[in-house]
Amino acid sequence: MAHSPVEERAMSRALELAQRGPRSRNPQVGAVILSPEGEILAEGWHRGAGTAHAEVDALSRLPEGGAQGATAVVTLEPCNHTGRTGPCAEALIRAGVARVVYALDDPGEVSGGGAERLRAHGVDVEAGVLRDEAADLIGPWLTATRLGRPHVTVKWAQSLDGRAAAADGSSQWITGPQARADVHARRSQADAIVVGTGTVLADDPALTARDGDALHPEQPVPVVIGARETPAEATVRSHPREPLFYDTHDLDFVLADLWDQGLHRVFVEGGPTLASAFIAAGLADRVLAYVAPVILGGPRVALADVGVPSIDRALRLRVTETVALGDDILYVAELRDS
Ligand code: AOF
Ligand code: ZN
Repeated sequence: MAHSPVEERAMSRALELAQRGPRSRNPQVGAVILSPEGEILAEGWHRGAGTAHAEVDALSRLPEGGAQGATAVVTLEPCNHTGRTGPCAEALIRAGVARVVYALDDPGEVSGGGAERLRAHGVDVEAGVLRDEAADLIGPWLTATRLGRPHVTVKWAQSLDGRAAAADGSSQWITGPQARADVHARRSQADAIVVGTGTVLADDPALTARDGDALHPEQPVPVVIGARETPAEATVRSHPREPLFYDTHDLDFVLADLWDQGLHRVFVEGGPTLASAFIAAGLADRVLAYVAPVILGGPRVALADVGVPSIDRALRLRVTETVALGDDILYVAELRDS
């Protein structure tokens, strides 16, 4: 049975509910239980690792009469594993749910397979409702789960002719205030912000997420990579979160360590050497390129060698957003298929 407009609206609501949950090592998931007549019986969302899953949360709020013959609308495939909670597929079956509509498959090795289990018990299952919207919300979690390392966004600002700074190294400000505000808003979606020591020495960035979103006020952890010493008076040292310093250029090691610390969404913010190294190593998932109508010329290119020897080997990106920010343009693009 193809999903109804009521179910699609319920999915929008479930996506809203999902955003109340924290951005943690678990995905943000929301659930809505609809009566056979299409009325909302209960809503739920996941409040982070170790707490009830969205479906179980919603089921616990059902009014008298329960969920017999009901439809569960969930942003992620109900899990099939007994972790700290779950399995949600089992809980839905026991509650008498007759139909499950979800947006995205759970790629987890142990948690996936819930849809199959539901179907095996005679539950009608439909996947893919508002898939793109859901992927927007938990795309980084999906990538991280598939790859077993943090999701990496590489961000840079450049002149129209692809320069990151003028010949003397000065780079503040290529882009305008709207682009800079946008950076701050997007930073608040990251768990960690990575820069090279060169950037710390040249720009002395604060690496804070100002104008973050009210639901998620926590600051990302600043991370500095490189052999050179970060000066005692560097602004990053007074960041509200304790900065992490890595005296290495082994990016796999850095990412593995960030992963172990539960930092799964990483923003790489420069400079050009570090950004290029992440891209060349195949460790960049998403790009945020802010392009300003400024011409600088000269040697300070936005990216160095990324391992493209000829045009047929160019890294061709899938653009997911172009945003006009005053006279600047932001490209949001994916380096791999998500
Ligand atoms: C669901 N509903 O609300 C969430 C799911 O560590 P645990 O036991 O919380 O399990 C986490 C895994 O369960 C997580 O990696 C993801 O695959 C799935 N998350 N599943 O059915 C939810 N948050
Ligand atoms: Zn679950």
